[in-house]
Amino acid sequence: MISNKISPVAAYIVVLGLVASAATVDARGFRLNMVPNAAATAVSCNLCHTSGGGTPRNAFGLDIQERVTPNGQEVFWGPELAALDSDGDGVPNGVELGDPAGSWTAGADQPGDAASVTHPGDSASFIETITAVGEATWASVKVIIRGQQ
Ligand SMILES: [Ca+2]
Repeated sequence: MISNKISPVAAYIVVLGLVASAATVDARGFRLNMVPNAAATAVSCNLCHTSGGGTPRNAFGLDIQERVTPNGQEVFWGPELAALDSDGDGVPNGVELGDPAGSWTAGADQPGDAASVTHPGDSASFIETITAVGEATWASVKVIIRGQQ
């Protein structure tokens, strides 16, 4: 006869499995401390993942993955990763994270202005720079030059 009840041993094994899988998901959270201004991005695990720890990596996460071993403690932040534009938004990772030169080291004070930090793995996250004078401004300039009202 098969019982509908779960034995205490089976329940224990299930609980152990859940704890182990949760530990695996959180296992690489330490890498947030290895990226400048990671807290200022306010995205936590999604700094490197698409939808939380354990989900596929975003473009920035893939570039980090190329520089570390699984669960490895290698230092990956530096001039090379800072110079890359992982998400292809035209802004290098180092500029997005407030450390353009990639000279920040883990444990040091956070570099740059936290309010200017953007997500290096999200192409929709960047601070627009002024690259052209808007039409309204040009109209004002023409009025001044031509003396028109
Ligand atoms: Ca970028």
